[in-house]
Amino acid sequence: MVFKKLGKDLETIMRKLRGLPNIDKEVINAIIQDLQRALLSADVKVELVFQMTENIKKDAMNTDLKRARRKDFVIKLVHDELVRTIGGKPAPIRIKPGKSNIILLVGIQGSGKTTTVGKLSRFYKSKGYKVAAVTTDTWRPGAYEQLVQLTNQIGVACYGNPNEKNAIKLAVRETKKAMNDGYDIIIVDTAGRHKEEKELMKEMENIEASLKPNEVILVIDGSLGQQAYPQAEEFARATNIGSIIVTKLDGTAKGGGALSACAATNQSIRFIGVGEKLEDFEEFNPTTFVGTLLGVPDLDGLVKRVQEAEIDVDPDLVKRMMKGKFTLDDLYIQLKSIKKVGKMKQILAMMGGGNIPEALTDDAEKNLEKWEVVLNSLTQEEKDDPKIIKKTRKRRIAIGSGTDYTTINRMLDQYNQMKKFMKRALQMQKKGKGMPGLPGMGKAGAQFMDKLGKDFNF
Ligand SMILES: Nc1nc2c(ncn2[C@@H]2O[C@H](COP(=O)(O)OP(=O)(O)O)[C@@H](O)[C@H]2O)c(=O)[nH]1
Ligand SMILES: [Mg+2]
Repeated sequence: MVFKKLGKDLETIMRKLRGLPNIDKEVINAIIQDLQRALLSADVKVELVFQMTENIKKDAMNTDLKRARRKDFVIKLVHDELVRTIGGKPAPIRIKPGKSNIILLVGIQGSGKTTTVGKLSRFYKSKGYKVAAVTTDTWRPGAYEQLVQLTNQIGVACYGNPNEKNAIKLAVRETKKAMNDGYDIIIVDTAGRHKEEKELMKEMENIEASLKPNEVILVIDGSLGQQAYPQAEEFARATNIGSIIVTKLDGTAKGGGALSACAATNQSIRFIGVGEKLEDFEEFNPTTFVGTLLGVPDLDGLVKRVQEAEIDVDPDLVKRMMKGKFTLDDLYIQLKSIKKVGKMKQILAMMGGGNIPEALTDDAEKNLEKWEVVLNSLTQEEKDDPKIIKKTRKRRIAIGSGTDYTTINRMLDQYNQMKKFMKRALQMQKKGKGMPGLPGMGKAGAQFMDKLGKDFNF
């Protein structure tokens, strides 16, 4: 796994932070030390690490938040500082639909350009674009064949001419051909036989001037760690339509160094390469990336979804549940809410929240309509105390609702599972082991999380 060590270190820090009863100066200092250690061992530059932890230190205590909220606040602080330090800014979208888009890949020889042309082609093809690749490497023997072989694997057209020795001429001619053939995205590979940044940038500028690409992407070898900085910096200076792909993050402990070096130049990292195969390629989103490292995947997505849900917390329902009362009607209301949230299981999954009851994972939405019919055929007594629904009652309900035993049994089964799950959740809550709310969610979100926490053992 990529960033295994850093991810593990950061997750440990988060767990420690969450588990602490309250946050004081001493705790903050200890957390900061752990953070520094984790980042330094991922090769993040010392100055960046200190800048970042200094910011956290200053803000963490400089607030008159209540104790309980301070923990959330610190988690959010760490998250945001990490995004700034190793995430950079999100990449802008430069693909224009309905036009020929030219993407030019540059980078020092061996950085992984040709492989990345294949990966990128595969990525855009899977998004439904008509993709072609162009090879302009006139220098390396077999460069043309390498790209032909890669693109063949994924059924992408490859343009090039191994007999043409002038790279610029070749680039212009072959790209034009691909444009005439009506491709949406044309990805141009370059030779990159450079020893140093300045030379690389000169070639990039030449090809850029003749091709006029929509986007120039610098491919950087992730195992360079912090040493990626001068390349990324020269590149940032030379083009304003640029972004970066960091490769080989699978085989290095220095990934943090490479990413933070690129982020420090204020360049966007668009993708990361995490292996030799074409599918070893990931879109890079700073927030999601850091969220995953911290063990809070998709914090942003979660916050947004929770806010969008706008669930009204029904205080009566919460009260009933706190007393261990949970009726079939309640289950129905819960599932209706899930529909509104757009699958609560997604939220649970994003939170990394343990075993999800079957009622939530198993076609809850599809069941809902059937259940509605069944519920209409129940007496209030049966709804309040489903235990009494035995054979004769089931028969009556089946006939009355026009459903069958299977539907009724399934509903009762899932109800029982849910009830058990909630009982456990309540016990955990009483023992104070519930999951704390997440930062930045606003009041509605916090209320919702609170309710979820009570219901589902977060
Ligand atoms: N482990 C790993 N190897 C990679 C990755 N990307 C490229 N490589 C390898 O790096 C070497 C150089 O790649 P190549 O695409 O030919 O680089 P180029 O000279 O810039 O075109 C090849 O052996 C690739 O298989 C990656 O993300 N992870
Ligand atoms: Mg190459």
